[in-house]
Amino acid sequence: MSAPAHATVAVIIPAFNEEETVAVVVNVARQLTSDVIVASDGSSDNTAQVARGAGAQVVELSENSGKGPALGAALQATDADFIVMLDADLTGLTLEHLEALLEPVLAGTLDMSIGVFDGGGFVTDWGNKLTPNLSGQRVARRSWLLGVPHLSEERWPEPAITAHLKATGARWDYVVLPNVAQVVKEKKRGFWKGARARTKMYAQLLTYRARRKKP
Ligand SMILES: Nc1nc2c(ncn2[C@@H]2O[C@H](COP(=O)(O)OP(=O)(O)O)[C@@H](O)[C@H]2O)c(=O)[nH]1
Ligand SMILES: [Mg+2]
Repeated sequence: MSAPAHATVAVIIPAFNEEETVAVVVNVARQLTSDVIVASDGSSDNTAQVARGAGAQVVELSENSGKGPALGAALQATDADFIVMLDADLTGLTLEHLEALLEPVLAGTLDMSIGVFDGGGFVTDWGNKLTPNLSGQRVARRSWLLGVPHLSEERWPEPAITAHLKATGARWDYVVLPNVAQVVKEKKRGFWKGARARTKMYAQLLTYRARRKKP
C-alpha cells in the first residue's frame, strides 16, 4: 500500500447495543491498527465491556444521543491522520475490506471512500454516483472529518457528511465490500421496535437539509 510515510490510522466504531457483533468488528479492525475506538452512548447491554475485552479503547457517553455525537467523541479520542469508520453490526468483514477502503485515500486519489455492500449494479447506478449513499463504512482524513459542520450534532450524520463532500468538492467514490452484510434493525431489536427505529431514522435523514438550512 502506498501510504504516506509515518501516516497513522485509527478505526472508529459507533455502537449502540451491539454486544452480539461488536467484538468481531473490533477483531478485524485490530488486524489493521492498534488504535481502535468504540463509542457507545448509553448502551444498555454489554457493548462497552465486550468491546474492551476485544481490545478496543471504549469511549462511553452516559446519555444516548446518536451516531454523530459518538463519532465526534471518537474523533477526539485519537490523533491518527486517517480514520476508518465502521458500523458495529457488520458480518463477513475482513482485513482486505479495510485495506481496499483505505488504499485510495492513503494514495491521495480520493478524499473519502465509501464502502458499499454487494448489490448488483448499485455502484454504477446514476443516482448513486451523484449522491453518496448512507453507508457507515468510510475512510477519510481525520482533519477533513473534523471540518464537517454539525457532524457531532446529528443523530444520523451521513447527510452532514454528504453536504460537506459537496460543499468542498471533495473527491469520493464507492468501494464494493464483497460478502459484507449487516444485521438489520428488525433482527437486532425485534420487528416492531426495529421498524419504528428505522422510520425515525429516515425521518431524521430526510429532514436534514430543511433543519440545517440557513435562515
Ligand atoms: N454510539 C451510538 N451508536 C449508534 C447509535 N445509533 C446507531 N449507532 C451505531 O451506528 C451504526 C449504524 O446504525 P444502525 O442502527 O445499524 O443503522 P442501519 O445500519 O442504517 O440500520 C451501528 O454500529 C450502530 O450501533 C447511537 O445512538 N449511539
Ligand atoms: Mg446497521
